[in-house]
Amino acid sequence: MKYAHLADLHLGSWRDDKMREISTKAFLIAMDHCIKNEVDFILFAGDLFNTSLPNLDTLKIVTKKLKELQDNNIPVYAIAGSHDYSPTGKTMIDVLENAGLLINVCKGEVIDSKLRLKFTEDKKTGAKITGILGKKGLLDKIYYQNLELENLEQESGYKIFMFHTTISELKPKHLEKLESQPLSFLPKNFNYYAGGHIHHPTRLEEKNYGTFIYPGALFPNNFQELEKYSKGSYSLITVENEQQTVELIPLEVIKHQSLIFNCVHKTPEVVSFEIINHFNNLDLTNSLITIRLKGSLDKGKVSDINFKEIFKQLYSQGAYFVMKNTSQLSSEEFEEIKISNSNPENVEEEIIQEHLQQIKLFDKETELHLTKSLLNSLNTVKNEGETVTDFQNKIKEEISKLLNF
Ligand SMILES: [Mn+2]
Repeated sequence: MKYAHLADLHLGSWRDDKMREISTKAFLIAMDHCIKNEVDFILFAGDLFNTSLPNLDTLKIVTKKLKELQDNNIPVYAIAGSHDYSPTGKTMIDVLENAGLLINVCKGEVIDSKLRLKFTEDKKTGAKITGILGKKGLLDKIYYQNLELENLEQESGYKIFMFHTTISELKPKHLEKLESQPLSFLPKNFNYYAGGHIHHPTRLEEKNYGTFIYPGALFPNNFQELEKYSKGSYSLITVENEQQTVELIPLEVIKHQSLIFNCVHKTPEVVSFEIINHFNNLDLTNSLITIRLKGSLDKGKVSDINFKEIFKQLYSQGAYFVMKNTSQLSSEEFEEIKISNSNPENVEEEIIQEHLQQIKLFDKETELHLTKSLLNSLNTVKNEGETVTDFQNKIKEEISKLLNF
């Protein structure tokens, strides 16, 4: 048996069309690999789309490719992630399932306030798959806390558990501060734990459990990720004579070149000159370029750096897309307000934590939960074709649900 495990595809992310195109390309290439490798099935461990209502162009490409997989007799098993799940519980995953293009394996029922999950069995291989969807801000914790483990642990056969959450034991060093839950919430005795949510390839072999994998994002999802990883990845799992091998497959869709430039004791003119000089003799053809500026300028303002000229030069050398980041740059003359952590979810979390209990209406935990839920619900825009009344009603419905009106 051979199968692929992908997570955090975030299709439709990146504001810029050219970047969005690359991330879609990563998906198409990965699916072509899977077809060529004749995998028995594919797992999407959450965040297939970047938003719960992806745009039509993205949907068109994805559904077409899913249909191609189906024509090649390769089923897709998925769970919704924190990004492709709306506060009212609507997700495109269910739409795709209704169309017969994939199977949502997060299925079960609540019996005596315990969540009892069901397995979905893959016809060809007999693999038994189940899992829990992901929700923003660890709002999925409640599912794990009330999960019935016994039936899952006692089931026989080759078993896969899919999850989209931060597990403490699997947390990479740079995300240490991120809220997480212990591995012991998950059922023991599975052959493979297919994770998502943490965009950092991670592997853990845990006694009495099995192999835990975060394959990383399929394509970097923001400037920092691009700078750190250059490319995305997914996992390929082979099971032969009860022997399981897990390979991390890097997916290079485009060349990436990174420059981290220290501006200390330099003027804006010198910075511009030296950056252009750095790239001058490099082959930039069809490359993604990230430029990060650090330190404190000697004279002048950050806006005095001639980025227009720098970008023009790099594009004339054939670069595909150029990005800059000045969040760690300051000048003596002008101090910018900056937040060190630029992942918006973390910033949000830090700020909420800092300001808790200024009004003592609820206990700390309830307030944290409610604040995050409200932010999550209110963080929505009117969709294409949606009327103002429908939009308002949707928001009202979500908020009353949260506040228990
Ligand atoms: Mn994600």
